[in-house]
Amino acid sequence: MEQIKGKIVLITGATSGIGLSCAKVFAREGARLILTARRIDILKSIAVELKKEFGTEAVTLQMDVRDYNSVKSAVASLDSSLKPVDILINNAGMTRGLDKIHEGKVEDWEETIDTNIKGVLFVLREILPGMAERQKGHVIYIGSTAGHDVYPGGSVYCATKFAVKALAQSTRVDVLDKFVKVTSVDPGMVETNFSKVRFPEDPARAENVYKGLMPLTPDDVAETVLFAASRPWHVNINQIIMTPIAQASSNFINKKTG
Ligand code: NDP
Ligand code: 8X3
Repeated sequence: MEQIKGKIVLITGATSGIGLSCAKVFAREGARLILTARRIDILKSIAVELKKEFGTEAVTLQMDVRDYNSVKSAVASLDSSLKPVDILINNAGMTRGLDKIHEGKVEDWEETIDTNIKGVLFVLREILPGMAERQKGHVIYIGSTAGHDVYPGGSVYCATKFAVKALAQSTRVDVLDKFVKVTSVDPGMVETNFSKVRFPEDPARAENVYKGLMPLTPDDVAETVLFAASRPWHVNINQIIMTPIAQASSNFINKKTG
């Protein structure tokens, strides 16, 4: 197994959900963390908690992944000892609404595309060259079952996750001769703030998404990310599609498991 202890791990979207669980799991394993998101106060209190619980140092960086300058200056501000990132967890993502494509709101499309495609690329652009130069590193994308099957009202979100799948495959091809590992962890339904962000005006609708079934927890996903990150040097986990037992795919859900 590859040791996680002492590795430099940069996580996007570490204030909540899957990113926050990754922060905890990698802190437990003794990684040196760089936690990023827009809500810097939350990141700072998470860093304090992680120090208390695991004795782990975590540096916090405010960044809006939609803004290339924000990403660039945040990464540039890192102390030189933290610049050689070993593992990038390219996780920050979101969507809004569940409108049919002919009724979709352009501003929702822009926010979703800017965050999930351009944001993922902007962070990658700042971190991957160093990995390629050092011939060492691991990029872990958080994709989705939405990148494998479309579902009604999911059009643009699904398109962004299909794009993430393509970017993961492309990254693997382009850094094949650089000994950089590339993984995509693609979960189905995970109970996080994702649905609250999707339906900000309708908390009951957000809650209803997970009613009647036992969804994945963000910790389930984080432990899977850790599994991929801790394989021996010669092993690359390309893709993991994971769902709760209640879900066969985006469109087949057993709502009698809650
Ligand atoms: P959460 O809403 O709980 O967390 C999203 C995280 O992304 C937050 O930390 C948020 O931080 C960050 N984020 C959002 N927009 C930006 C931005 N513009 N710049 C920087 N950070 C941003 O959702 P999840 O944990 O569920 O989502 C994480 C990833 O998992 C996403 O890519 C999502 O698509 C994917 N996913 C989720 C599934 C689910 O069912 N929940 C299933 C499959 C995949 P802040 O607001 O502080 O900036
Ligand atoms: C998020 C899960 O099912 O809402 O990627 O698309 S789903």
